[in-house]
Amino acid sequence: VQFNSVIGPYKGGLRFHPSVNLSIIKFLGFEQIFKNALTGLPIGGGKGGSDFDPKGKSDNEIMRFCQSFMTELYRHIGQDVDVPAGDIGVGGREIGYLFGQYKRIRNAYEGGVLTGKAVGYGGSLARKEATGYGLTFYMREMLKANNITLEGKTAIISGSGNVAIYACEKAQQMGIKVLAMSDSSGCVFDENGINLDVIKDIKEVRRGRIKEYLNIVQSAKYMENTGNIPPIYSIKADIILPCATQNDITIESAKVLVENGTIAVGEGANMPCTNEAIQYFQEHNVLLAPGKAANAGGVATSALEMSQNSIRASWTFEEVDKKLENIMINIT
Ligand code: NDP
Ligand code: 2IT
Repeated sequence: VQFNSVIGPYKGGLRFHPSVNLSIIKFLGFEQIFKNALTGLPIGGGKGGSDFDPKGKSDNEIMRFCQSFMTELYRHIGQDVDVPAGDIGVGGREIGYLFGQYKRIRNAYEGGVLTGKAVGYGGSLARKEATGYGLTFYMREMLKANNITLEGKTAIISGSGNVAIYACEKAQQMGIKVLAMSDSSGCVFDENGINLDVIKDIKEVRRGRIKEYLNIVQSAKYMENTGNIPPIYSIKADIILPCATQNDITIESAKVLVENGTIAVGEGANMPCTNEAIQYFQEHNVLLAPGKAANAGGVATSALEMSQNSIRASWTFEEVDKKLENIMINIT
């Protein structure tokens, strides 16, 4: 869906998930217009994807799907036309396969046609971390404006994908204790604070299920998803960072969170809180960082990747991270 290119090329992620349909891609593309404008960078709004289910597929199967997908997509995109990146089910591996096929078809190196590339062929340092880090910067600024500090607070983070993992990393660096993380099957609750190295090994290296956390940290608890309140939202914490998918926090979960004394909710995912849940939080003075603003760090850093591709330069991790932090401060 190419939604708006008034201030720059269409820009947004590609999602591979069995739930994908045109309606979902349209809502994501619509959000992307405003989010991208908020970054202050010259990027329009678009989104794409497929109902292809990458779960359980081999690397070769993923590669063949990405190549076929690009064999059609290439005619619609370009570094000044439409610049896709990752979203659910599309990470560095998929972007690599997509970029390779684009380059093969075009017979040219056009680095800025996709973002989220590996650093070795035009990717930006800190892009992988950017959405989660940006979310945490935004949360820090929002709390600071309300005279609340992050240090010593507890948090729960739904999801354990790209956004969730790097939100957890930055939150822990800022002195927050992350008590629980989840995937679509259930959540792990670790009273001692989540061991992120274990989560990264399960999710980034082995592409396994979060339940496997218990094989390493026997003292943690695993709670399977059943009923209409995901068990992660029954855990008491100061800060809630939904980083999985849309409509994750319904009014039923919102009521439990308010009862548990939640201070703030930061939307790492796109539209993770339903409208009823948002209204309930507002009525009960829970601070809410809306996704359009709070998760804009990912696409902002994608735009920084495009800039580096244009000037054929590669900025250091610290340079990109600092620019990201300033962008998030400006958005807040
Ligand atoms: P990933 O594919 O890396 O991770 C997604 C995570 O969410 C997984 O833990 C997954 O669990 C869980 N999840 C996905 N679908 C569902 C579902 N239907 N029910 C419950 N859990 C689910 O994706 P990202 O981390 O990249 O994206 C997460 C969210 O953040 C999305 O809303 C995305 O649009 C948004 N976002 C992403 C950005 C980015 O740069 N990547 C930028 C801004 C927003 P399981 O493995 O079991 O499916
Ligand atoms: O929802 C989003 O902002 C993303 N998936 C990131 C899009 C991008 O172009 O980096």
